[in-house]
Order: sequence, then structure tokens, then C-alpha cells
Amino acid sequence: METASTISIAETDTRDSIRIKAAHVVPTANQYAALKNEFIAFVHFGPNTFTQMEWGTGKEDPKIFNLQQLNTDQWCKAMKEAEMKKVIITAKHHDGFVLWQSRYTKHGIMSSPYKNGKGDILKELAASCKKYGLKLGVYLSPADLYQIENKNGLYGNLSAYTERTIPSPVAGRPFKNKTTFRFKVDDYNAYFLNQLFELLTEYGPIDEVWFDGAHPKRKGGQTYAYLAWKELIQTVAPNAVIFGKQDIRWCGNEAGKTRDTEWNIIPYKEDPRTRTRFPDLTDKDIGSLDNLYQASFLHYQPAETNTSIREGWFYRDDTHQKVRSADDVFDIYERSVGGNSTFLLNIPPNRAGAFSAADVAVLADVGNRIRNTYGTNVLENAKGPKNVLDDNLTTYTLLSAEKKEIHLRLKQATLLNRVVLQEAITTHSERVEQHAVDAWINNAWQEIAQATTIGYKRILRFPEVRTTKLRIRVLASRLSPAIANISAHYYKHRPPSLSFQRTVDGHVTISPMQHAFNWKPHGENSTANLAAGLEIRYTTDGTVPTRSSNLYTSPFFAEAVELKAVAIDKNGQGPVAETRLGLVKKNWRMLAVDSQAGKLIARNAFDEDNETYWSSLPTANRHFIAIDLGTLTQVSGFAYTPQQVMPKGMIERGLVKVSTDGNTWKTVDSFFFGNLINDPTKRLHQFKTPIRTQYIRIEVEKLAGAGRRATIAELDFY
Ligand code: FUL
Repeated sequence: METASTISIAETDTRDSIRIKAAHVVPTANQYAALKNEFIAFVHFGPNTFTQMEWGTGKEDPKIFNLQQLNTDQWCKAMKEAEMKKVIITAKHHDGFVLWQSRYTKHGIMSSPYKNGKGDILKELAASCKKYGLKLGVYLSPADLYQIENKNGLYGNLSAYTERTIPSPVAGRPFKNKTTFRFKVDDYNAYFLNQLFELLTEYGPIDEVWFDGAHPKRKGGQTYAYLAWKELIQTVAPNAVIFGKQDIRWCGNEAGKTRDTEWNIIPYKEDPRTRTRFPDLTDKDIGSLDNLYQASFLHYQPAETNTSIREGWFYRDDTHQKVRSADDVFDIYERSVGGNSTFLLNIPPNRAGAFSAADVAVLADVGNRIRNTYGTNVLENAKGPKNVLDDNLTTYTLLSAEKKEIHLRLKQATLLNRVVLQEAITTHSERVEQHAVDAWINNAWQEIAQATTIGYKRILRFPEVRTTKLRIRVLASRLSPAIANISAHYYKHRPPSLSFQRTVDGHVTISPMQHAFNWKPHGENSTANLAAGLEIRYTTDGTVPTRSSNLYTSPFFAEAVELKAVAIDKNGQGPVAETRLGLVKKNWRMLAVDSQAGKLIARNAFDEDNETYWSSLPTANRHFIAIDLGTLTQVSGFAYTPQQVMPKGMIERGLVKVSTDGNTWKTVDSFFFGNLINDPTKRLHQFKTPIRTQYIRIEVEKLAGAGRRATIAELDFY
């Protein structure tokens, strides 16, 4: 049977024939090239960088984009050092502000102070990409608040769909690329197509076009002429993959979570080659055979594991906005690239137009780990089937029902804790369903790792072993799998990241971070292994802890301080963990609340436990929670930690009120938190001026999405 990137299922197909069809679904050339990039960068930059918002409003004055300098060379150098291969920039985010010299709007860089309105961030970035050998992609948000909010805005203006020439000619601004299109579209789609044309023809080759599905607001029943967008992209940027549509799918979260089993053969009811809307696929199981049996089309569509190096997609500040540790980023790298997806990591430039030092250090550290670990293959001189050891993805060893194993013999006893497997997906699709790796230890085979799918790449991680022989066993597969590549590596562990837990009476425990992923082969806890012979040092004055700082031995009392801690072992020092501790909650009590839903009581909002949360009832109309702090207290801001279990109930906008008697309330401040549903992380709000009060009340003005209950996992006051 022929291979294809989309295969349709017929009425007459059986479970067996569907399985065989699935084993013939392969990536397109563009998808395969995109997979081989493995680790790519995202850059969120725009007015939000200056307003410190996650979502803008579209009503921003372009002058707030007060960029003085821009150092895209520094971005690209840092990406290159991290082993990233491509960068995707928010040419236009939801606020509608454009970072390039578009002919079709004044809402953008042309109206900002940067280079007196003559700057062009795309142009500078494209030049840096060329210099550092990086590919370039563009994020063009379909949602456009500027075009919604301004009175001549095109979004949802109810204009007719009429025949139009794209690009629309603009006097004095001809295009070098002479391709033109005729599309039947309305004003906003014409605007969008014109901008796509500019981006895809005037900045060198574009390798990815990123369509975000999020919409802070909609208007006028605006629809998207996606088939026209696609035709334009495929014509003028033939190497580009389209994200959010048929080429690449969202992984389903923004936290860097990965699936243990990530099939890229996806079941569809509607033909993905002609459909215009693609649903967000967020389930744990997408591509199992049981799901494929229900499909009308089987379609190759890899996921991008997208997350940010910082809390939030946009840069806010260098003090409170946390940066992921290199441990964390490297862990996501191994789970995503080594889990049959692409790792898309966002690094938001700061207001000086550069990546902050903390981000650059993490990128450099991750790049070193990738090179040190995966740059050396301990199977280089091993004996075994040549086709899996030649580092060539086009040659492979075909396994079958009779031949399910591959044996490899090393030159000498070698230490290793990683094995990498790759299938020959361009010719044989993804077929392995379950596999195991054994090592020869004490004159016997011992299983050291087991996993499900392989696909483009599987990285198996396990406690280190010293061995002379390895055996790969395929335990289940859809059809005879073709193994293209096998390598083995040694990752040198570092002291682990740390985490903090405080009790309501203010006692802090510091312990090695328990990573929220399933890397616990044979009941092993890798963190506990690493923690042997480890000491923890900490500071409470904001300075970076060293070997001579306080030694952590048991829980201690701490209030209203910046706490920093580091683990130290024979291999060196781990990443610095830090947290801003607020006021101790021991004497707080719930004063009043609009309502509470069963066990989801108000006290959960200040019990120092992020797992429990308060929820109001949907029947209440003005949600609020009022707290008695026990005594007159100086408060300069608060932090809101949303619950993580459901996407509804996030508090997007509200008021802060105080009272002298706990009965009559006065508004002293207001707050807004954007993008909470996709990114439900702790948010900090600093008051305009500090307040002194015993009674404080958080009142909800707007819930995110279509939420009807207010929820709070934790409130902190500073
Ligand atoms: C989301 C957006 O709303 C965020 O602002 C960000 O751009 C992220 C990558 O996608 O849907």
C-alpha cells in the first residue's frame, strides 16, 4: 500500500485495514523538515512588553512601544547556543500592533518612537537569523483587538465578501514579488491576506506560520477565509508549515506537559486537507487505535510542545517574573523532542530589546547539556546492524513478527543513562506501540527502560548502568516497524531544583523539587537518587546563596522575605530556587464571602495549599472574599494563585477594597490578569500605594472565559 500524509477510511474498512492504513501515514516533506528542527524558539514582543500585560486591549497608544535599542543578534546568538534551529516571532499579537512596516495599517512600529517610526523588527530579526543560520517563522494573530476597537476597524465590520486582488496595491510601495491572487473575501480577510503577503515575501524564506486560536474578544460574526490564507501561504512560502491548522497541532497545554504516548497519526471526521477549523486536541489519548477506528481520515499532524521560559508569554520584570531553571527546560526538551514532538520555547525580550541575562544563562546551560549529552554517542564504535548505527535516518532495519529484537555490543563497559530510538517515519510511518531496552549486567539481561511509541524520536531515561551489551525489544507494533537510528548517551546529573512549602503558621520546608512527570522507572525516584549527599543553603535577604550561607536542616519561620535556596552536591551547585513569601496567615479569618460551593470553602484560599481552592456558587452575582488579617497591617500588593483543575472560574478583573469596621468598604485599587485560562500561574499585583488595614476584600468584576464561579487556590498579601 502507498504511503500518504492523509489517508481516508472507507465504509468497507475493518479494524485490521484501518490499522494497516495508519501504518502508512507519513509526514509531508515540510512536516519532516519541521520535526528535524527539534528545538525552536518563540518570541513574544509588543506593547504588552511595555504595559506588562499578557493580553493587550487594542486601545494602546503605539507610543508606549518605547523601544530604544533592539539587539536581535543577541537573541539569535543565545538561541544558537541553545541548539535551537528556528525562531517564530509575534509579528502581530491579539492587540493588533504590527512589528513590521506594513503598508496596510498605522497601528504598529511605524507610529512608535523606535527609529522615529522607521524601524522594522522583522527586518532586523531576519538579518540576524541569516547571520546565525536560524530559520524564521511568523505568528500573525487572527484575533485583532485594534481592528475590533477602533471606529474604522475592519474586524467584524460586516463588509461583503467580494472578489479582490491580493496584495492590494498601495501607491509608492510596490512589491518585488509580482505574484497576485484573486480571492472572494471581506475587508478583514483582505487585510489579513495583504499582511501575510508582506510577511512571507519581504523577509526572506519563512518556515512557519503560526495561527493562534485564542480570542479575547470577537465582533460582527467575523469569519476567516482560511482556504485563501492557505493558498497564499503555500504559493509564496512553499516551505512553511502552518501551525494551528493541518500541518502542526497544539500540544494541548502551555505548561510544557507532554504525553507518555504521542502518536502523530491523528483521527479526523472531516477531511483535514479541506477543512478550515481545527479543534484543540487536549485529551491524553488522541491517536490510539480505538480512536482511529472511529475516524473518517487518518492524518499526519505532529504537536509542538509550547511553553515559556518565563512565567507568562511577555516580559514583565526581572525581579518577580520567574525564569525556568535549566533543569526544567532540559527536562522538557527530553520529554518533548524525545516524545515525538517539537519543543517550542518562548523567550520574551525585555524593554531594552534584548533577552535578559537570566534567560540567556538558562539557554546557554541547556545548549551545553544538549551537546554534552547528545553530542557523544557511546554506541559510536558498537557492533550491530549497520543501518541503525550509521546516524543516517534514510537507512533502517525492518523488524517483523519473527525478528523483534536488535542486539548491540559495545567496545568496552560503558556508563550510560539515555537511549535514543528513531523510526524511519518518512517511509514506514510510526508503528512501534510498546518497546523495552535491556542491558547486560552481571551476566544477565536486565530491563532498564520501557516505553510506548517511538515515531520521529524517543529518548529513554533511566538510572545509570555500566554495560557492554544492549538489547532493544519491540513488544507491540501496528505493522513491521523500521528502526532508523539507535544511540546511547550519558547525562551528567546536577544537584536538583528545590521547592518551598510554608505552613499557615509560617514554617518553611525546602526540599528537592518533585518534577511532575512520569520518569520513575521501576519505582525509582530520580530526585531522591540525586539528592543523596546533598546539602541545601539559603538566604532571606535577596542575595544568591553560596556554600557559606545558612544550612537548611529543618523547617524555619519566615515572613515577608525573598527566600532563595540552592542544593549543593559533589557535582556542583543546582539552580537557585526563589520565592517571595507574603504575610503569615495564622491569624487570618474569613470575614465574608458571597457564597461557597460545598467543600470548596473560603478558608481554602488562604491555607498555604495550592491544591485546595475556594469556589463561589454560579447563582451569586457579585463574587467576593473578605479577609480579616487579625491586626492592622501594612499591605503593598497581593498574589493570586488560580486553581489548576478546571479552566473556568479564573478571576480576570476585580477591585481591592478595605474597611475599618468590616462592614463598609472603600475601593483602593483595581487589577487585571490576562491569559489566565491557558496560563493559570500565580499572578502578582502591586498596589499603586501601600495600604494599612485589618480588613481586605477582593471583589470580582469579570471572570475569564464564560466562567460563572469565582475560584481562588491561594491569596498572598505582601
Ligand atoms: C495563546 C495566546 O493567547 C497567548 O498570548 C500566547 O500567544 C500563546 C502562545 O497562545 O493562545
